[in-house]
Amino acid sequence: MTHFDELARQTIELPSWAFGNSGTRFKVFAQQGVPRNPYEKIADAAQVHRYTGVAPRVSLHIPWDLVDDYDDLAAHAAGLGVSIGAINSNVFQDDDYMLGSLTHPSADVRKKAVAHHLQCIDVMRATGSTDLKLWLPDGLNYPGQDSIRARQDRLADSLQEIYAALDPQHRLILEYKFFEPAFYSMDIPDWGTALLHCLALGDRAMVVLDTGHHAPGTNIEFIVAQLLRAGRLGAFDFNSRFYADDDLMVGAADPFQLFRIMHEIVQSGALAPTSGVNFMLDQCHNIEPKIPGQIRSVMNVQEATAKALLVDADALVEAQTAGDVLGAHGVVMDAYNTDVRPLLAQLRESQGLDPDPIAAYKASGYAEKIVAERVGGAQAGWGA
Ligand code: LRH
Ligand code: MN
Ligand code: MN
Repeated sequence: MTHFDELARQTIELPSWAFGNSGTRFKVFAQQGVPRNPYEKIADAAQVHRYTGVAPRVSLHIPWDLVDDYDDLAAHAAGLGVSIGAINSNVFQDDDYMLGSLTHPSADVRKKAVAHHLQCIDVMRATGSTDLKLWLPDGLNYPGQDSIRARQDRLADSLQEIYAALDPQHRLILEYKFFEPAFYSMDIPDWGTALLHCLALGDRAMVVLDTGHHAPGTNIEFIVAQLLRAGRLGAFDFNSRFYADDDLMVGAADPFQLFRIMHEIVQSGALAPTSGVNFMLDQCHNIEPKIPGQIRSVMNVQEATAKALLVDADALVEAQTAGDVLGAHGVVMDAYNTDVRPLLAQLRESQGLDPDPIAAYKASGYAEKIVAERVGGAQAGWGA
């Protein structure tokens, strides 16, 4: 398979929440024409696929994307040439979860949180989604607030109940985050904890690596390599961080890190759709227009992938085996320093797409159309 073919079959999943209004705790800057409901979010995501050709799935977040009829929502997506990807549960916006959800000291609250996940599994059945994605806000702010160990035991039991409810084609994908909203101790702070829970659950439990969820200086590509070795890298939530969980566009803060991550992926043969790694975005576009922001992000992932594919694997192994430190480093840097934009333009043209997706989107008039049509749009995204 040529590099061209590998790039052509790569897919990137888009988050429905990227299309709604978002902001910081200081201010949400409302943009005109934003989606008023999940149907419109999917329509906007379909635009990204239309101009990039590599973004055919949309993740939903429940209850942000609550609708009466999920069969109908899936049919709407199919009509626009996309499908429903991961279903994200949400246990971080309900007062009952102040002290935790799946780890809460009260059995009643844990039961409620498990029931929410069963509801998400029903959404998966209706939409054809195969990934149930869990991220928990659970954790402690103060030493002594609760037993760290008891919370792990409760978490294991709750996850077991959810995992048991999955259909055979479903996966449970478990995300970690080192801090926030809890500041002393998150219940799933790191990949090791996520992995231990996944190993206890079974083969269809995999780890989600959100690139924004690590301490500064963390070697993320090491984690990628380790999870791939264990066969447990289920998905990425791609975004950029400068300081914490910034959710900025992937490849904006550190395109070299993104390249290094994709280099591990390519070296392990994990780019193939059959490898089971779901390449998702998890971003917000607080001040930039959302659809072009997503197009730019998809292109950034494609560029990092194309560069990773350019690494001369034979030359690299030769240099590594010979102990040629600078030679090996040079092979990797040569690939990184190659301008792959002409190659990707060529790829798009070969697929009948415009070589410049952002220009093509701008020329389409879609942005003006949604501003005119979606009058009185409510915030649909974070918190709605
Ligand atoms: C948590 C997180 C998680 C949520 C998303 C909205 O910080 O990364 O993936 O579902 O943000
Ligand atoms: Mn995430
Ligand atoms: Mn996050």
